[in-house]
Amino acid sequence: MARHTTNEQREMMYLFERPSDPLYMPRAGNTIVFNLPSADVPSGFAPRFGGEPPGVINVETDRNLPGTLPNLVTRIPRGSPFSLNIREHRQAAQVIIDMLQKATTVDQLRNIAASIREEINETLFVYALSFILTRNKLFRGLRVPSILETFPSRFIPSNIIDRARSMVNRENSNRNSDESQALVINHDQDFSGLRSRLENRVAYWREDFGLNAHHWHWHLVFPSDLLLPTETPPDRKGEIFYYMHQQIVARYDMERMSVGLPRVVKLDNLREPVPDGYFSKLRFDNADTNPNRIMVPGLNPNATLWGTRQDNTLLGNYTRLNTFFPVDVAELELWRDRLLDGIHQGFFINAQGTRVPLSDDVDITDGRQKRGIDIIGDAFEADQFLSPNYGYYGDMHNFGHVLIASAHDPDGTHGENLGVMSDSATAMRDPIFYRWHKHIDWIFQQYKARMPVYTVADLQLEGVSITRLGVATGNVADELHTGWTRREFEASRGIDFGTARSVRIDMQHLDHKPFDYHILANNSTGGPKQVYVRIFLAPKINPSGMEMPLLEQRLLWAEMDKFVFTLKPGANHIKRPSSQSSVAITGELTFRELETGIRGGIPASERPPGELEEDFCGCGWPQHLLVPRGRPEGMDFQIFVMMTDYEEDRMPGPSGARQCASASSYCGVLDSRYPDKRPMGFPFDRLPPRELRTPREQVITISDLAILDNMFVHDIKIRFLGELSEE
Ligand SMILES: [Cu+2]
Repeated sequence: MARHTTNEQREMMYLFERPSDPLYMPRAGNTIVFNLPSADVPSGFAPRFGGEPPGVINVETDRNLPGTLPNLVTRIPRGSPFSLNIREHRQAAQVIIDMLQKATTVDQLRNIAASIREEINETLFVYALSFILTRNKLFRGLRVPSILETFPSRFIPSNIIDRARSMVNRENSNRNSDESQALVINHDQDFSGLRSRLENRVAYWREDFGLNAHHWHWHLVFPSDLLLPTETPPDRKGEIFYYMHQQIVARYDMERMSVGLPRVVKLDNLREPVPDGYFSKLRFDNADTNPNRIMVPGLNPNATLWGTRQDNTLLGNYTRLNTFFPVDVAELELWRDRLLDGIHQGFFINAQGTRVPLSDDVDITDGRQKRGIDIIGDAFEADQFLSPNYGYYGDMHNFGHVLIASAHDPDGTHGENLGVMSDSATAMRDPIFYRWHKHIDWIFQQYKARMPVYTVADLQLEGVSITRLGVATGNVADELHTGWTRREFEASRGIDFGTARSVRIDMQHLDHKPFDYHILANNSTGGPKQVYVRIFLAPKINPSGMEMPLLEQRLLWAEMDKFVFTLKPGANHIKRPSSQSSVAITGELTFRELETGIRGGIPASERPPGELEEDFCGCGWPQHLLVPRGRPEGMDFQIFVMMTDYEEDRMPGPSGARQCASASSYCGVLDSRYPDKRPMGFPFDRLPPRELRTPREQVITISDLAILDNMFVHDIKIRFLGELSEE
């Protein structure tokens, strides 16, 4: 990996600061100034800064830059949505990525990026530059700052931002104000809608900053169509699309059950009015400042809010005049039927008219064959380079997002922006996201239901038995504790509040107390045995108050952790802390951390080398949402642990440091194959077997399956404590 200096890191980072402000304005609290070619600075403008001479970052015009940017790029105005779901926006992103990709040094990358920054949509800019920094090996040591701090308006309702602004105004006029102190605004339980609407009981989860940041990063790692010319597509991209979104729905359902709501209902009739409206209360930071904008319906510079959706809105044909790729409801229905047709037939037809068989029972070790679920995911997501037949199976998932995001103004004649469903950083706020993804998952499950059930031979592991299982939160056994906690972030990195002071937002959000898994296991193989330890969590009781049969519970099992452990011969006690989960990360790197090189109080020079690179690639389930909310009186959940043979399951690959591997279950490993060869979600991805070895061993509940020695299931309670006290 390339090593980069702290200076290079900081200079790159300031390109992300205040994406709506032109680069000629000073940044970092008026201590940093970009020295731009004079053509890029309005005449008569000289930056104003405090007493000290500022740090200067020199920018030169790069000879690789074209004189004018292609129309494909400039027709996406600043201050309006940029959507990866829209095919021509993806094409625009590829243009910018190719442009940035010409850079061979950090200086050159900064020069090119700085020169086009004000010419293009700010989300497109942040996306494309993040894409290069994450994936181009030359720049990989450079970290991307927090998306929450870069675009606070995507995460925080506009009234909170307005309150911060008025606080700044007041303090600017206050002689007694201590200029060295940060200004802090509280963001408590103010959500987009009221609690009396039942769907809003889970607004705390849908509108969580970490959840939405994760989704942004996930689609940065696994975009449709986009690729560096030097790259091969990520391993099992279609399958991980299926699995990540299946797990999102599972976790959402657990959250809903915690607050007494039924599991989410799929959106499967596109001709029926959509019952749930959504009014995000989010605003764009700026109006369009692009003088070259094209005035056609759908590109209205007066729209500064995200599009909204009334209750009972009908989906309409997306026919905005500014799009090369309109889509009709009828096309979506046709694509859905073709996908289902292929799934039920057991094969797709590729563009040459040849059958592509769909089966999960194929050996993927040498990378030449793909599992059926992977192929279906590629046809669905849909990647025009990976789909077996893009022209035939279409672009169902992406265009579903577009139809929903434009339902309030399908032809654009109201001049409204697209809704939050069009942006991966905001889509998960809208209740319809989950209804849409439950529908998509239903189609994937149609396929999984056609796979043969796992046999005892597939499931068991000779010579390994789990004898006890438990969790512990501090001294409390078999309980997990959740509650509200607070976290601050620096909003003034993303928004210009008209002050050099730091403006911070202090948010309340769900969290849980750290806990440990304890597993006792016996190894009678006669030697050391390497196993994959797979840990899942699901609610135990259904809304009728009965213990759930596995058929009902199967799609609720959320992966909590997966790790490799070497069992010594005889008895073993495994203690595994929740903080090491293979699905979660603790958070993004803030601007301040990148500026100072200090994280968690530890400066870069004192950290083990590679730690930052390893841990903070941004993609990963937020650690604070690892545990569902549960109930004040305690809610019944089950922990399931399974051990499988690591030698058999591991994907062979180059050894050595792996990058961005800390949330590999949901995000894979950068530049490497997915570490686990089993189908994602194993063993819950297929229907449960009806019986194990004999007809007496019927499988009704998870406990019936867990009679196999290498599995164990254990009842726990999740208790919601209200405020989590500081200890
Ligand atoms: Cu998604």
